[in-house]
Amino acid sequence: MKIYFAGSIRGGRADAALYLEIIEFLKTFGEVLTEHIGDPNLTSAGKDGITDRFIHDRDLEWLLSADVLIAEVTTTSMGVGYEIGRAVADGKKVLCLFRPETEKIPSAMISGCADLRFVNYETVAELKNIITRFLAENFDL
Ligand code: 6IA
Repeated sequence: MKIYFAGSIRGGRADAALYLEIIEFLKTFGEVLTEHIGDPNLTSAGKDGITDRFIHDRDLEWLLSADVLIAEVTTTSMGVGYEIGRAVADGKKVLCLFRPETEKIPSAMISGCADLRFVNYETVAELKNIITRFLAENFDL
């Protein structure tokens, strides 16, 4: 299974360590196309000599080749929102994970979308349980 994991980069890296933990867990289910998202050296200001056009085109190709998109959406990110929209438009299975205790409020365009699964969680153990059920039960919960 090819898994596209989405998490904030320029939207802010406060949850970068969590992304790394999610990616390591997702790797037990299949190939994670976006391992760099958990890279602690990747900053919100980051550039690596590659252009934004290159990043967009490469990531979109990966996204469209994936079986499923899993997004941690607590840190608001335009890129993650865009990826979710493109995945839904392509008929992909999409799981969005959100921690309500941060007092952030998710965009209604994500939490209100009937074509994806939007799930609140509190602990990493809970998050792993949700991912396991989603991937094991044919992308349903
Ligand atoms: O708007 P954001 O930057 O927060 O968007 C984050 C999302 O867009 C992630 O889920 C990624 O899939 C994608 N994305 C945005 N920027 C990059 C990126 N920058 N590299 C890979 N994926 C990206 C590279 C900077 C680096 C070489 C230092």
